[in-house]
Amino acid sequence: MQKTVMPHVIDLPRIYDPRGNLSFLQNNDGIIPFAIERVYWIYDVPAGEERGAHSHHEGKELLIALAGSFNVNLFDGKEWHHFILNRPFQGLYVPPGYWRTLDNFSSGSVCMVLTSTPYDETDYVREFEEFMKLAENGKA
Ligand code: T46
Repeated sequence: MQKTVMPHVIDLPRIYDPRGNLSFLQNNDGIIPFAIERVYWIYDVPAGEERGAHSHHEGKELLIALAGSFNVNLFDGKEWHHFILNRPFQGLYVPPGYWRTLDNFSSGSVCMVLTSTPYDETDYVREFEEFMKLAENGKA
């Protein structure tokens, strides 16, 4: 089954200022395609480490490289979609149902993630075989 909304990069508000630039997000701004329920961030990732390796049943996410850069690899069960995040004024929207891995973190990088759901381990699919079964049945 074709997913209705694909992962895509969203440009965020950007206030230029000689003192330094500023970006922001808020609910109901018409920019993020979900209400923000939770925020977490990943940092101090040692060189060569990988994060992720799971999908979500329901959770929608917006990933932002607040500092540095990293790669986000998304698999829909058939095709991989690859993104490099390195701009604090852009976010990658990841709909549910995509197996994701994050790698190639630069030194000092910070990945902030806004999500549509509270933390709930039952929303995770952490076994790739299970993900593939769901994807093959159009239920990933
Ligand atoms: C995702 C990628 C991009 C919590 O207790 N609360 C939280 O909000 C989160 C996100 C995690 N945790 C606990 C669960 C694990 O015991 O923190 C531990 C590490 O989580 P995990 O192995 O899932 O971390 P990542 O970096 O592999 O995945 C995270 C998110 O979990 C996931 O939703 O999409 O970042």
